[in-house]
Amino acid sequence: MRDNTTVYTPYEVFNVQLGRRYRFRVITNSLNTCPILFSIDNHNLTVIASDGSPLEPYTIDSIVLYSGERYDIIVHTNQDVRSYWMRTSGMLLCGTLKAFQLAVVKYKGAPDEEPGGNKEWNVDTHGIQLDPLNTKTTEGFVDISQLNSTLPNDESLNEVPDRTIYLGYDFNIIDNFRSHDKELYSVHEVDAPFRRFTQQINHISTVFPPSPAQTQYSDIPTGLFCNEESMKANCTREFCQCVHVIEIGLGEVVEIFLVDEGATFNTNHPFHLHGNYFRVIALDKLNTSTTIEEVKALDAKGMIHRKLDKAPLKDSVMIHDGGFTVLRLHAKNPGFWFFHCHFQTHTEMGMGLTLQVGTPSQQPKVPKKFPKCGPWKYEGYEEEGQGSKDCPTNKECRVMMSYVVQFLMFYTIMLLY
Ligand SMILES: [Cu+2]
Repeated sequence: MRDNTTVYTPYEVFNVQLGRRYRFRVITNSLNTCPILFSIDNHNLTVIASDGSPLEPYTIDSIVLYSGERYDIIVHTNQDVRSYWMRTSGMLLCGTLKAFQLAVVKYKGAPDEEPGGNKEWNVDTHGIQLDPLNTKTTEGFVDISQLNSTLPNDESLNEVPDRTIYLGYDFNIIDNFRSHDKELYSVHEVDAPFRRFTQQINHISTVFPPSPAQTQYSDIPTGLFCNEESMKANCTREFCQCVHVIEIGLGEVVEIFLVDEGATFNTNHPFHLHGNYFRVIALDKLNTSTTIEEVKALDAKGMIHRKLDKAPLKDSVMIHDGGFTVLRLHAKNPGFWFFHCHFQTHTEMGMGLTLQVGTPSQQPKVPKKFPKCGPWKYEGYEEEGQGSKDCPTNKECRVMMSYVVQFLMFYTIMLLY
């Protein structure tokens, strides 16, 4: 409503012809906590790629897209000649708001009228759903680790990785000085509506360094970096933050367990890695909450099946709340790569870390005169009339220029005479 007038925005219309196959490239940035259920009435969807990496075709009826993910989907237009709703319905926060959007898939020759069926937020689906939200993969559901990559197997799918990294993350109930003072209004003492939880990985909130590590590594005080091993404090009891960095040797094959502890409340965090692809070799939902210890115990009993043949290659992946996802990374791209929950507010509050692949000497060289940035601190104003060292405001420069002009004039006059 605007000025007591209802504004109707026209639906996006995808014009199609009977008997063809159309490739839809679906992407969600969804910076907030909003997985999106995507479907097209009366049509199934054949997934052929994700995050730009090819997959063996797999036909489903609907898909839940998580922040940062991209899917390539083939739609076979083999239904009656009319129009159909393309539906997106938000989940989690957007489910609370019952947020949804519709578009129209219109067959050539169809009457110029709206598709039939409801025009509402709706997350009830039929048939096979890919990557259901926080739901154990059972009949009717399939998760991304069950799809096959068409790319050849590589070193990331070696039977035994060079090392394993466990990353447990959650909204932690801890006195983070940004929102709580443990002496005056501790998070443990205020009423629930006033509690601000702290997003952390391995009980550390990451902060951004004052300069980019990739191009100005030596400008960053080494004391700002930390990880679980180097942290001296007991981070389960006191708030810990730093530039959270985990070093990986160039060429190593690393297995990464992402464990969504899910103790505080029921949500979901999709993770995105910059500069690399990883294989998704396992994922599961265990309970309403879990721990790294529980996941390790399951693994020790041989109850985590690793898909080491044709595992899909991605850069963004979902993890069930109270569950885990296992990735394999062949670290062959040197650099400082941010690995983070793709929900913007969670990242800003610390749910991320940097994977440092290779030593500083193994990093790509920095181009000459590459722009630099760093911290700035207010120290008063420049003196009047000396705001810039460029001419004509700088006094020394103006004097020098006047000498040059006088010399040129004198030399020109001498030549003329
Ligand atoms: Cu998150």
